[in-house]
Amino acid sequence: MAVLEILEFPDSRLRTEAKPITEVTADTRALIDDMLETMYAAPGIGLAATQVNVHQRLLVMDISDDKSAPQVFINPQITILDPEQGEYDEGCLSVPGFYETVSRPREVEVSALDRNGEPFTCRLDGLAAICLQHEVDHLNGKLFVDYLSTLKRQRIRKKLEKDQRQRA
Ligand code: GNR
Ligand code: NI
Repeated sequence: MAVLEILEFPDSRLRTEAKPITEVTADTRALIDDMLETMYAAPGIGLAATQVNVHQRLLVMDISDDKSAPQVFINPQITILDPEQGEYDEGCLSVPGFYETVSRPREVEVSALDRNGEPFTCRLDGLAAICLQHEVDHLNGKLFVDYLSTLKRQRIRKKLEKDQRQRA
């Protein structure tokens, strides 16, 4: 197990569209374990493979208070069940330190493969629905800052570029 490095906005690798996983193997499960460890260490409630520079359609989530409910979604397909949008102050491990209001559909259904390659379908609402949509956006090369005004996004970019220069 290992804690992986998380890419930060405006890194262009975060814009990569991830490819479907054709076979769930021991290597896939090793990556899942590393991603869960990375998410818990951060700490975060979700992590998409894109954020650790692996461009495969895989994400992990745990919205429990005590790290007791890891969820794995491979090749997730979202169907919107309730098109009514809800607002939430979102953050992102790839956009550290910024929280902004984003609107998304409140209720979704997701079909995916689990860590054994078995298909499953579930309905999600509340924070789980928000987080899942945020993670699937990552797999499509999209970030929550893309929903903000150009001005806000540029302010965030400048601040993060400065932080990254200071660390280098
Ligand atoms: O840890 C995270 N918290 C969060 C809060 C509100 C909406 C979405 C998220 S996901 C984020 C982790 C992350 O960046 N996943 O991609
Ligand atoms: Ni994120």
